[in-house]
Amino acid sequence: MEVFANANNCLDGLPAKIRDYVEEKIKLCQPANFHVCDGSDQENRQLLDAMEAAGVVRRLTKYKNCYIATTDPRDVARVESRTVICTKNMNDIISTPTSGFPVVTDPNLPKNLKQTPLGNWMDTDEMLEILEERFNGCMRGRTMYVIPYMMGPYSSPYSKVAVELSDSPYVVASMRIMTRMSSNVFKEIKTSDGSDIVKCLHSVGVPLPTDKPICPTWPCNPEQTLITHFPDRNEIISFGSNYGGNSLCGKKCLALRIGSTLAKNEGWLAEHMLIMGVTNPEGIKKYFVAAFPSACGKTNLAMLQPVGIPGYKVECIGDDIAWMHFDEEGRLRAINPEYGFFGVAPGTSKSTNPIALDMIHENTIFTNVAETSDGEVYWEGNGENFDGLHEPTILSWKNKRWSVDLGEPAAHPNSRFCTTIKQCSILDPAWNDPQGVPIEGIIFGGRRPAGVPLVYESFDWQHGVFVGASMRSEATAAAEFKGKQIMHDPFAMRPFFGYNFGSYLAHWLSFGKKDGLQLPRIYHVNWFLRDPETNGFLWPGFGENIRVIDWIFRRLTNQASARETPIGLVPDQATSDGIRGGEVNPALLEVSKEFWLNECQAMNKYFEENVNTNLPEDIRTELNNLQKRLLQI
Ligand code: GTP
Ligand code: SPV
Ligand code: MN
Repeated sequence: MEVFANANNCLDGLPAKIRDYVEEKIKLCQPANFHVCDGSDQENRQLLDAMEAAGVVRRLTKYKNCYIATTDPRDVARVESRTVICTKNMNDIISTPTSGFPVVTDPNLPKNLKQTPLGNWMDTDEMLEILEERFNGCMRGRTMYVIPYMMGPYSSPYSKVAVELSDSPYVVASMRIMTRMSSNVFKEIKTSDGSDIVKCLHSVGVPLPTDKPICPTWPCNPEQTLITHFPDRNEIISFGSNYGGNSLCGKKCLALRIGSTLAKNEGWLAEHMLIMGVTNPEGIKKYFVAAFPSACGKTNLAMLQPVGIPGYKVECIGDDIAWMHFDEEGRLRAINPEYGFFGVAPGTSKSTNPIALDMIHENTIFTNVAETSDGEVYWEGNGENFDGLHEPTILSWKNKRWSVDLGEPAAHPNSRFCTTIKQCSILDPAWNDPQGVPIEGIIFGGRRPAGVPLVYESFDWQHGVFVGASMRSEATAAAEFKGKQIMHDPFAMRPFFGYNFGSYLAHWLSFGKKDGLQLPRIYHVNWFLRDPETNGFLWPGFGENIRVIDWIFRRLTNQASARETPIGLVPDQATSDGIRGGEVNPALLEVSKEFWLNECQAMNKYFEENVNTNLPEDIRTELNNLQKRLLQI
């Protein structure tokens, strides 16, 4: 797609390090044209107009400056099986599973790729050779966009400057929403040689002309897709997919995978966590972070509108990623490296997330949602019950007339909205603070239909790290998994670890052994318990989750006692300071000996198989102690 009549082909304004990188990649990818982005409104306007003219996006007539993109149905989510971290030494990234590595049978995958449930690894040089082949001439007939961007606030010692080269205009428009994209970011480079700049190369992998059957408005190359990371070179190389976390390199690739490695080396934490400010009815404010796996409720919690307990206020700093550092006083402080939300659309409604619904009717790019004949967006669970048989009619994400009798959803389950953070009406006053906000509580959680109570508190930091390590959750549509299998997802980071999970645990544990730190308390929540008879949710969730946050808040201000159980401290409904603000089904707070002994067995098996010699002794001790406590009841 030819975008600009007056493309900015001048590399002079770029720092030398970036200029060399761009020149090298132009030679390799052979684009027809290239354009250095400045992030301006005018540039964005031209780009969106050109994309609309080419049919890459459709304008939504009911809203202001909103667009829909629909994808090739083969490119709808992150592909974890094709996401790889590359280094010289395999053990830095993954442990050898006791059952050995699976044989790679897919002829399109490198046969030396080492796949594990905690991430994939390949040798740097071998991977670079394969990528050289994939990228050679891969942008022929397309424009290469040079996207300068930054993760984190301006003037923050914690922010990271990056550049992404991509042949996808959709990526440019999305990166402009999700990151601070501007040539001004170059002033924030922290090293004199530019070695701190993260370099990202992305291609949809379809040079033109092509005789392959492709979706012209969403070119992609699923057979050849590879999302690769080179922590030793501060480099990300992504081929073949145009979707979300695969192509918007700032998000999962930089902020989590490269980020977690930088964090370990530099003594901080890069986590898959929302950041929220909570003010209680007495006007006391505390900040929390929460890690839930993909599509398990971070966006919802980050924008919670309290129901059930009057006087609470929630303010949002971020909904997906937290970068956290201990400051000089020993307080943990968090910044949101992102600048926008790439949120799950289905289930977003006036009743579940009114704040999100309010912010997405301007300047938003939707992907794989459905569209009504009125020019509005539509998805399952948006509060409207259209059947598609009457007016307004519905165009599905597959661009076909949709109706209920098709027996498939109108919007893809992983359809998303992409909106700038500045449109969030409950943005915290400190959202852009270069120093971040002080964190007092860390909340882990997952989708557990049975056995895991609504909320519990860990006994101490080390036990809390164990709680994070033992997280499990039902699979969701955010990646390629099918069905509702319960998967291990430690720290909600399984798809995002940039280095060996055993060393990651050791890094977390190390903070518990340092003097002078004010360690936040650690909690685990589960909004997703189901009634075994009706299969309905036992907990109302959404706005009423404030009732759980209220208990956590009162634990931190020493206003709530708790019941000690083998797994941790649980609200005590026998006293008046348990969960407040309405009924609590007793099944929500049960801790079953049998369930948890089975859980211990599953954790033990998982750790033995996948972390084995790299598992820190302290985690083994915590697992043994949990088992002992369970056997005593
Ligand atoms: P990623 O962006 O993929 O990292 O996900 P996320 O954790 O931000 O997920 P999000 O908040 O978008 O959650 C998506 C799904 O969780 C939707 O289907 C919501 O309806 C559902 N959900 C969120 N909170 C609750 C809750 O309290 N109760 C129930 N039952 N469902 C919830
Ligand atoms: C997730 O899957 O956790 C997301 C969406 O936040 S993506 O950016 O596609 O990774
Ligand atoms: Mn996420």
